[in-house]
Amino acid sequence: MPANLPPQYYEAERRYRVAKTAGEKIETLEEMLAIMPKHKGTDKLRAELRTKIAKFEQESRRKLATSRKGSYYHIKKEGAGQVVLVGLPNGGKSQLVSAITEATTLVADWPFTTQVPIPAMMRFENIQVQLVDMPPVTDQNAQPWLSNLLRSADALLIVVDLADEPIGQVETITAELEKLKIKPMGIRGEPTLGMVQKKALILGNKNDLEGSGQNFAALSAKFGGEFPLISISAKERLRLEELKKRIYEMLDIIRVHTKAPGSKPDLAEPVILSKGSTIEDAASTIHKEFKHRLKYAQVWGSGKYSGQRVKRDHLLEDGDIIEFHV
Ligand SMILES: Nc1nc2c(ncn2[C@@H]2O[C@H](COP(=O)(O)OP(=O)(O)OP(=O)(O)O)[C@@H](O)[C@H]2O)c(=O)[nH]1
Ligand SMILES: [Mg+2]
Repeated sequence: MPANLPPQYYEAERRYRVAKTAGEKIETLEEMLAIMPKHKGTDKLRAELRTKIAKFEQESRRKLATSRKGSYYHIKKEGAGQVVLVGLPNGGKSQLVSAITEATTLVADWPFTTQVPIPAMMRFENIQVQLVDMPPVTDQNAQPWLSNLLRSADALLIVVDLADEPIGQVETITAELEKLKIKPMGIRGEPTLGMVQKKALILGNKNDLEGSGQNFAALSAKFGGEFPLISISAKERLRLEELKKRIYEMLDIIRVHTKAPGSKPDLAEPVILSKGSTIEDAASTIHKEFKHRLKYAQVWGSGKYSGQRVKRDHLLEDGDIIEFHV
């Protein structure tokens, strides 16, 4: 039996097709359902409309739920990069963050001290890097939002207690990360289907304690092929400067200074670019359209000689000063 639909129906359907949000889709679908005459010929169509409405209602509920959780524990990125700490209870994550940043987060002898993510800024030479102190990766309550935070991080710091079977800790941590579909790695490797790859550094903490030297040697023997490692003491403040440098290196970024002809570069506030960036990428940080106007640039640093004239695809290096000519 033909459906015989009135013109208003087609008008509502047109609006349904261009609707952008789940809410607008539901509204127009309900309109279509109300307009549609009820008889045998429209039975199937009406059932289809109801299925669609149910689908969009589900979608909008899901979006609402994730946006609530997301906003509550979403840590806005600041500085040159965001590095998130992962580890088991009592590894010393909070102690470490308070040792290398201005923040004073709660450090305690009992496990599960940190319950929400806490950001803090670490100064390294002329830049700031954001560190995020986290609850233990095994904290079941944290699982839903933990995943989002870790997936969006620029890099991970795997913190283990060198006095407490660190190999087992790294294995537990990587297994937990795997459950969250995150694959930590020392260098970017072959993509793994369904997994998000994250640059990671294994940090052995508490190297002031007995047995930590031997344990670090064993840890390095086991994971040295896969990950960079460092041994430090957050409490005794040992090798913290070296650690800051390693954290910076893990971010795969360079710092450059841009300037117009005749002006001085701002050496205090570098522009942060990812490694492998070109003159054109640096120009884009001035203005989206600026790179099109660019004729050439002069570089002090990575050029063969100071002030060398270079093209837009010239590869930049850390510390370069770039003068744009339009
Ligand atoms: N000897 C020694 N103890 C440390 C060191 N770093 C941290 N600790 C101690 O280890 C315990 C746990 O430190 P926290 O920083 O609270 O550990 P956490 O990893 O943040 O723990 P959770 O928040 O429960 O995940 C505290 O008693 C610290 O004083 C270190 O380098 N050496
Ligand atoms: Mg803590």
